[in-house]
Amino acid sequence: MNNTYVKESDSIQKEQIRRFLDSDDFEKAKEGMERFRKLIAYYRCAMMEIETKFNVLNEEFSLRYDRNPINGMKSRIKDPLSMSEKLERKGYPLTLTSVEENLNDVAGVRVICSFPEDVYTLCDALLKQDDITLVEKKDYIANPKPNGYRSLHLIVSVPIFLAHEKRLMKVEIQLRTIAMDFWASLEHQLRYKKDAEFTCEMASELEYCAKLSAELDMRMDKLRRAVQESDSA
Ligand code: 0O2
Repeated sequence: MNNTYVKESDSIQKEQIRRFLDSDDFEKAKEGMERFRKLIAYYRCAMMEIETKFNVLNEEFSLRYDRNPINGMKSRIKDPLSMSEKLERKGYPLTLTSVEENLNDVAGVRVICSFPEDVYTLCDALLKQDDITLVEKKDYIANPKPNGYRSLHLIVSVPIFLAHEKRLMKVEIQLRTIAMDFWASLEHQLRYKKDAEFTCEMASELEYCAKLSAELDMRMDKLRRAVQESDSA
């Protein structure tokens, strides 16, 4: 796409918005958009800080143990519609200050680990870092959700260093194994299928699949320990 086209369509859009608003409203909307974009940029920086910390841990771990504890990482910024839905659902005001104060998951990093033990090793190593503050921890591996969902959730606060200030930003971290991620991704796809009825039988089948995935994790972890022991013998 060429830039001239983007700039032209941008200015056409602005002109269209301007027609619907008097100049005061337009200035306010513009100012609001700029503040929103700035806030999202801060969340994106915080997300990058967390990703870097996990990449460093992965590198160090692979040097020390000759294997990678992290299989993959996915990051996302919550879309504005989901932000406003969550604020409304929880009865919070729809303002930018409210987003910062009341939403802990605007920036999210999902870390897919090889084995269950890696989830806790990485969590401990991250929380030991002196610039990380733990805000909340939910262990859905030790205590799975009733539908079978398993993951370790952390809300942490991390500093970002800007040209003239330091800001503390919150990031939601989900740590899970490949098996937990496989189950959660498919469950999400099935549950949110448009117009389909989700029956009790389907829910209990999903719960059974979650048990199978937990069993798989347990067996793979046992195998990992056996390989490790035979390697050091
Ligand atoms: P998205 O698109 O992933 O962001 P809280 O934030 O503490 O007020 P909440 O939102 O219930 O309350 O937090 P919780 O329980 O820690 O779960 C938040 C996120 O975990 C969800 O984000 C999902 O990503 C994931 N999650 C939680 N439960 C399930 C589940 O049963 N199945 C699947 N597949 N994922 C789950 P969002 O906001 O739903 O969406």
